[in-house]
Amino acid sequence: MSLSDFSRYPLTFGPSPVHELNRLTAHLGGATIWAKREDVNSGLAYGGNKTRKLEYLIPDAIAQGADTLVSIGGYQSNHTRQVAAVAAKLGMQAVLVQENWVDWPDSVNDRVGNIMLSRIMGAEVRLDPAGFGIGFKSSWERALDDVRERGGTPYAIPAGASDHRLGGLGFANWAAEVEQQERELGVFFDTIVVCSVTGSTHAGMIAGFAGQDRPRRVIGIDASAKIQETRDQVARIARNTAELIGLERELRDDEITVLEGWAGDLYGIPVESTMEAIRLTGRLEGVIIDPVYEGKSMAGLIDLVTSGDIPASSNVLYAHLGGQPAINAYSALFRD
Ligand code: 5PA
Repeated sequence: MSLSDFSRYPLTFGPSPVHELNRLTAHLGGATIWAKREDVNSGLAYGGNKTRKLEYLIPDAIAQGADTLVSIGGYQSNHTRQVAAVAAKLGMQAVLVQENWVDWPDSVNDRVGNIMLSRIMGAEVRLDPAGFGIGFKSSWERALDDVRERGGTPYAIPAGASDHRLGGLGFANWAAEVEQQERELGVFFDTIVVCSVTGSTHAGMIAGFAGQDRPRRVIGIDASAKIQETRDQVARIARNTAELIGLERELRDDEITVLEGWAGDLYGIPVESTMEAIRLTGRLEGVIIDPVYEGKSMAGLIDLVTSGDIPASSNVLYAHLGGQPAINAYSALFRD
């Protein structure tokens, strides 16, 4: 089997744009920094990394005769918003369990941004008081049962579309796309920086790049503040995906790198380095990143470039995975 043996239902505009962040590069004074933009990869409700993953889950859902996509996330989940958009596009229903993953005191946290978009697109949004966790939840099982009871055929999509047999394929395909874009641009990205929480974005990349000729560093930055859980999940999904796409060797441990240090103490709560990264990227590049995910991975990139851990001779590719709608629930941070 290889990646091309799996059906892919196109949900994106095509290859996502790659461009240089030249003012950020000059400001940091080290490696050359580029971005690949999953935040503008689709016309479906602002797109993002889950839209690419869903390209490989949807053919399976259709083959199973599903009429309802059932998934789970926090109140401000980007993932569930993308599931809602894809369901709308395909003429399916979406049932979304939205848990209280972040103890964030903004009074409109369960009303604006992602959750509002999901409601606009007609998803059934179920608020649940349960806290953060990327594992399987009883509320999600209940949602699946409810769909069956009312005569529907649910298709189960776990948190972040990660802990699913096909969850890593979208970003294995991303790795192939990067190789193609490198040929067109005449550049080689020796280092990739990506945010990691439920793991299949980073894991898919690892599996995809592992089959290419030139080795490179694929650095995951943990944003879940549960480093061991993230590492285990990334390793497991990377190995499953590698096997699925026919990589004929075991992944080595040194190919699976998830760094801690920028998540703060809690998932969903920005720290000083997150805020600095958001302001710097906005002011130098006009590029918006969020306080939950991308602000944390950009903070990691900034430190790794500034310290020389990523050497000045490197071309770094920052994976911008989307997530901007959530910023509306964080307005208190940007009042001055
Ligand atoms: C998310 C995830 P993975 O979950 O694949 O590791 O991706 C991390 C990530 N950036 C990075 C953005 C903008 C993301 O939305 N979001 C989750 C969600 O529910 O939205 C799955 C947690």
